Amino acid sequence: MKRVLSVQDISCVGKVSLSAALPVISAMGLSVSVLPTAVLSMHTGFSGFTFRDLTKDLRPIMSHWHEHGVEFDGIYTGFLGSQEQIALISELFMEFGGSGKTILVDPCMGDNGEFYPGFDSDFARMMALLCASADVITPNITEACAMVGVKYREKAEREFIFDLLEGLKDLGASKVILKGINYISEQCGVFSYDAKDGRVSEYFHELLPVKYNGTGDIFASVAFGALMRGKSLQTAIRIAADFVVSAMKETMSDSEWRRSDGVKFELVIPELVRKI
Ligand code: PXL
Repeated sequence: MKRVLSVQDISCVGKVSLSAALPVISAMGLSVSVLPTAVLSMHTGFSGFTFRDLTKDLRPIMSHWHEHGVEFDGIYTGFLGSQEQIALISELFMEFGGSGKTILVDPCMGDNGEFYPGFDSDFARMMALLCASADVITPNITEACAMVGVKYREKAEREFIFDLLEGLKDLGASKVILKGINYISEQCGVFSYDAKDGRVSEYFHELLPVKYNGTGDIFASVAFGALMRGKSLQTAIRIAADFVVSAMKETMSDSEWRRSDGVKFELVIPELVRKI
């Protein structure tokens, strides 16, 4: 069984980041260790959240792992709590990454044209540098625009998407997955670029008339899990996008469920397991 590491915050309530990554990646048959970057009472979509930054704990945790010869086959990073953490995560990649290991950076910073509370364009520039050390990156349009340094467009046309992909390619990761593409009505697209063959691929799926927090984290978790289980980039994208759609459909039938509660992915995990 492969061992992987997930590096992101733990939001005590609201199914985002580690609360989504742990169950989903475990169900995909991988042994998951965690490196929490911050502890929040609830994710930043809830007003008044508490936030404990764990930057100072990262180095001691990594040193302890060295003492015990800990190794990982893959590393997946999401929400990072401070700019200083980005430098430490680059060190983590050098110390625990290396040849034959897969590093996925989900540059979790914002959505719908806005940064999440606590992030800004300086942070985006640092995150863009971290992407150079990754094998795979999975930004949405907002995060891609922030890292490439172009203005966000609500309706991002096909030509704009190709320009954005070019900019993302130049950040240095060998595989780029750009999610949340919306220029075809009632469809949502994921574009990808693979330096292995230099090709751009597209996958469009149904666009649902709702939004929930945490869907980007679930997408990245499943895509990472599928890649770690040996699936191709295109298959990993299809499995991840279809899983998010199924989980959203499951959630939509509950009228009392709020957007910030996240999606009921637990109920569709059996479907995911069958595809792995
Ligand atoms: O879903 C991304 C995410 C992760 N972690 C925290 C967040 C968010 C988005 O709001 O607030 C703490």
